[in-house]
Amino acid sequence: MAQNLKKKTEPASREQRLEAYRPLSGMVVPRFAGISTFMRLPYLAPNQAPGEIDIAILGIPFDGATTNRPGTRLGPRQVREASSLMRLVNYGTLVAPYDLCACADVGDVPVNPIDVQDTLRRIEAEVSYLHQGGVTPLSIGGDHIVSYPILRALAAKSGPVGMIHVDAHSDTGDTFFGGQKLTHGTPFRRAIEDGVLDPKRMVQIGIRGHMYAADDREWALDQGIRIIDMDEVVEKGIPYAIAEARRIVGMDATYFTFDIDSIDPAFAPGTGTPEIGGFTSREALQLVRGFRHLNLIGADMVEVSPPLDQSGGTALVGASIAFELLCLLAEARAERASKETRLNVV
Ligand SMILES: [Mn+2]
Repeated sequence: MAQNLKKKTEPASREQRLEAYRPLSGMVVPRFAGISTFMRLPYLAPNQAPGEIDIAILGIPFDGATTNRPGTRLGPRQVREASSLMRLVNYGTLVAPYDLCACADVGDVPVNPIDVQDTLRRIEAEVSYLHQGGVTPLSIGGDHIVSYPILRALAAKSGPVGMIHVDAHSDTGDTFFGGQKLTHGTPFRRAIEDGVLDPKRMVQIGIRGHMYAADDREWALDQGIRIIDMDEVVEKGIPYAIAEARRIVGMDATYFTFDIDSIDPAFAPGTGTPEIGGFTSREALQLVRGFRHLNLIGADMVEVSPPLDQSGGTALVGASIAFELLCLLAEARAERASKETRLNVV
């Protein structure tokens, strides 16, 4: 379908693109069949994406910055497989992302499994290319370091971004193992140091992992990051956490990063550093659905480690959260587009 479209000499209309870039119908080809892509979407090479699609789903199969149990390099493949269970319309919000945006699976970033810095350069280059070309990235990790080059790529065009960060850990550590600065426990300190992430517009939700030292949170709090830790979520409720997070990020450009270890290991055990006392999968849906109508310019779902959950259930949770994020991104992008159209008319 997508290939036929590309043979035409005239650029495809918006309607044609929406028609071409949607999941393979489960009413035509059963959902257990076919080649595995994210959400059963068409595959499109990333260099074909600008001007052709609105949202690119990309895999980032890298776990070389993991400090403890690895395996997230295998995450994108298993999430692709699990995402074949997703459908077209969100039951909770009625958002139909493929009616709003042309979406495709643009494959995996060609990471270098034995070189962190080279991998970060490759991720940044690909996401920069997409973002500069007007394509919204939804990334599937990989360990949490992958968010750092993504933030650099987005900020290069859009300026320092705000961020909603759902996680069991703050990921604002400084160094591990005697000076290692690039780990999955440090991405957001690096992004703040680089000036690509605005700590005053950053909110962390669900933090609860025990710390290396009692003052581990001090740096983050000193930067102005709002930490709504799991104890506060339980005390005040998810609607409070949503309202508080929305107040902090406001309506400027915002990124959404979702670490699967924010969810309780009863629901998502397949992750390197699980922490008990987390969100149920139901609560995670409620939380993520609270962030409609923001100015979201990208998102990721990270830290699914297939070898640590032989049942594959964690990948199902991850794929489901990825679908929720896709719904948020598609709606936000459609709202931006209609605002621009209105402004142009005026
Ligand atoms: Mn994390």
